[in-house]
Amino acid sequence: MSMKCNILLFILILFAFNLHAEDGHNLWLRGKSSGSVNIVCAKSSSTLDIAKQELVQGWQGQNGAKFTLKIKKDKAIKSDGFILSENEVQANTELGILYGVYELLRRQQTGQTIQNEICNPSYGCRVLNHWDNLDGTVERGYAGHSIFWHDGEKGYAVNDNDRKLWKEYARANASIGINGSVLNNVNSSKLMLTKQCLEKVKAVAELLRPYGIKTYLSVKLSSPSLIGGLKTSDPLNPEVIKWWKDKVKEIYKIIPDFGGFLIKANSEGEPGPQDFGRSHADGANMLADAVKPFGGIIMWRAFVYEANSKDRACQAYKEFMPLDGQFRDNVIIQVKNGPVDFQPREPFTPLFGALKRTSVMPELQITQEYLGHSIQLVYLANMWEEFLKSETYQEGIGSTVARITDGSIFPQKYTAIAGVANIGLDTNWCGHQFAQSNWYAFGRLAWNNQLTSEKIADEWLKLTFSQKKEKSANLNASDWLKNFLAPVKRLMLESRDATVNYSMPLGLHHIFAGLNNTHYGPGPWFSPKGIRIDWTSAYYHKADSFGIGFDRTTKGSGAVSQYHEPLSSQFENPATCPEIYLLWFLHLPWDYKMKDGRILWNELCYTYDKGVNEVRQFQKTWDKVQPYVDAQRFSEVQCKLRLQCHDAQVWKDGCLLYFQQFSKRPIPFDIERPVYDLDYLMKTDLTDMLK
Ligand code: GCV
Repeated sequence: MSMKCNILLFILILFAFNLHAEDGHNLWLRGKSSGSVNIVCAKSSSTLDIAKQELVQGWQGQNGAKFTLKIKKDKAIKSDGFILSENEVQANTELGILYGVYELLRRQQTGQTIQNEICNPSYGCRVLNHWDNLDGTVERGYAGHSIFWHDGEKGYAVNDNDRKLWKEYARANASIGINGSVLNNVNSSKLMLTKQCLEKVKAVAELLRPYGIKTYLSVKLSSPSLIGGLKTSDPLNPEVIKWWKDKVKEIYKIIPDFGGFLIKANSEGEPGPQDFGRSHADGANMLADAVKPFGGIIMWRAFVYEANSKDRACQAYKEFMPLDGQFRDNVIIQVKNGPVDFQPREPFTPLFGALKRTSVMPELQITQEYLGHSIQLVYLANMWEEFLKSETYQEGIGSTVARITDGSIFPQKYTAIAGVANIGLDTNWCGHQFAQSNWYAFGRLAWNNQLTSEKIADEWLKLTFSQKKEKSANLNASDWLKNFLAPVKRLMLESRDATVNYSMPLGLHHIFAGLNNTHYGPGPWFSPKGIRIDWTSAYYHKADSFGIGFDRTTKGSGAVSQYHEPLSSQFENPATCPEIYLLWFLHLPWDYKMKDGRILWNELCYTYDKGVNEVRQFQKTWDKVQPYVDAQRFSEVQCKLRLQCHDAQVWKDGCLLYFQQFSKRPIPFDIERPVYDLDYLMKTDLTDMLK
C-alpha cells in the first residue's frame, strides 16, 4: 500500500473509533459526564466541593437524576468507609463521601451494578512511599524526576506548575483510596528536617489535604547530631528525646495533620539505634512518644540484612521476633512482601503472622526495580494478590497475609499498607502506559485487599482505554469487549508470570545485572572484585556441578523453620515444595525429576523459552488491538514491547548459557537456540544495549 493510502486508512480508523490522541496524563480519570445530576448536600467544605465537582464532571447515571451526599453516623461504616446506593452516598466523614463518589463514578463508567452496599477500607493508612531525593532524582524511579523536589537554588520554591501537578496527583490518589504520601526517600537526606524543607512540605500538604492525603516524611535517626548540634543521637539520651519532641512540635505547628515518620534504620548504611547499642524498639518508641500527642504514627522498616550472613533472608525475623510486644501502639513495622528484596517471585516474609503482639504492615514495590523498569509491561496485581492470599497458618487456616495485616486476626490500633511509588515527571506519570495500572492496583488493593487482579485489570482497562463510543453504548454489547478488553486483560494477567519465566523462574532470585547498580537485565555471573558477597548473584543461585538453588532447609540456612507448620515441612521437602519456590528453598541436582517428568535442567530451559515466547505473543496481541487504541499510546506500548522481547531473549540466553557451564547438558533441541554469545553478554552493560 502506498504511503498516501496508509495515511488515509489511519485517518479513517481514527474517525471511525473517535480516537483522540492521548498521552496518558489523565490516567484512569478520563470519564466525562453523559448528562446532568441534581446534587443534594447540606454542607459545604473543600472536600465536599471536590465531591460535588467530580459528580458533575463524571456523572453517567440517569440524566437529571437526584443524588444525595449524606454525612450521618452509622456503626456499620468504619473510618472513611461509606454506604453506596444508586441515589445516595452516606458516610461518617467528608472523606467517606468523597470516596463514595469516586466509587459511584467508577461503577457507572465501567458498567458495574450499584446496589445498597457498605464499603469499608481494609487498611486505615494506605500510603505511597516516594523514594524521591531532595535534588529531584528518584531512587529506582523510571518515570523522570521527582514531582515534589527540584534541584538547584530554586529547589525550595513552589510554582503554579507544581501546584497543578500536586493537585492532579492528589485527585488520582483519592480516586483509588490512597490517603498518605511519604514525600522523600527512605535513604533520607539530613536536610529533610530543616526549616526550608519543612516549608516545602507544608506547601505540598496544603494541596493534598482536601483530598484526604496526609503527608509523612522519612528521616534520619541521626538528625539530632547531624542538624541539631547534639553530640549524640542515642534514642535514650534525654537531650535527644527533647530534640525530637521539639522538632515534632515545630512540624505539627505548620502541618497540623502531619502523618508521622517512616524510618529505615541500621540498614544499608543508614543510621539507627543499634549504633548506640539500642534496639529497634528503643528507636521506634522514642519517636512514637514524640508524635503520639498529635496522633502521628511511626512506620519502622524491617528491611535489614548483614554483610556476610549465611542467609540474608533470615535476618529480619532474627532481629524483630525477640522484640515482639515491645513496640508502642503507634509503631507499625513495615515489612517487604518477600524476605530478600522485591524479587519477581518470593515467598512471603515469615514475620507476617509470627509477630503477634506488634502491628505489622506490608510494603509492596510499585516501581519496577527488578521487573523491567518502565520498559517492560508487567502488571503487578497478580503478584500482590498471590502475596496477600498466602496462608501463614499462624492462627490456623485462613490466616492469610491479608487477614493478618488488616486487623481481622490480631487487634492493631493502626493498620496500614505501603507501596513504593512509580511516579515521576513523565507526562504519563509512570514511564509506561501500563505501569499506571500498578499504581491503580495498589490503591484498589489497599482499599479492598480481597479484590482480584482480574477485576482490577478489568476496571483499569475500561477506565483507561475505552473510547467514547463504547462508553455511551452498553459496554457488554460492544465488540470492544471481545476484541480489546478480553485479549489485553489476558495479556496483563499473564505478564507477571512471563517475566518470572524469562528472568528468575522456579524460585531463582537476585541474579540480575548489578553493574552500575542498574538492576536491569540478567547477571547470574555478577561478582565484581571486592563486593559484599550477599550482593553477588552466586550467593543466591549457588550453581555448581551438582545442581542449583539456595538450600534453606534445616540442613542449610534453616530459613524454612521461620515459617509456621505445615509450611516449614512443605518447603523442606522437594516433593512438597511448590515448584514456583523450588530453588528458593532447595539446592537440587541438575537431573532432579520435576512433576512433569522433565529433569530440572530441561525444565529451566523450557521455562526461560516459554517466557520469551509469551512476550512475543504479547506483541502480536497488542498489534491486533491497534484499531481500538489512540495512536500515541498504541505506538508507545508497541515500541516498549519490542524492547521487552529483546530483553527477554537476553535474559534467556544469558542465564541458560551461564548455567550450562555448570549443568554441562545440552539445551533441548526443540527449543530455539540462544542468539547471543555468553562472553559478549557478560562484558556488556545491558542498560546501554537496551536503550
Ligand atoms: C531505597 C534495595 C534497593 C534500594 C532501596 C532499598 C530499600 O536495596 O535497591 O534502592 O533503597 O532496597 O528498600 O531500602
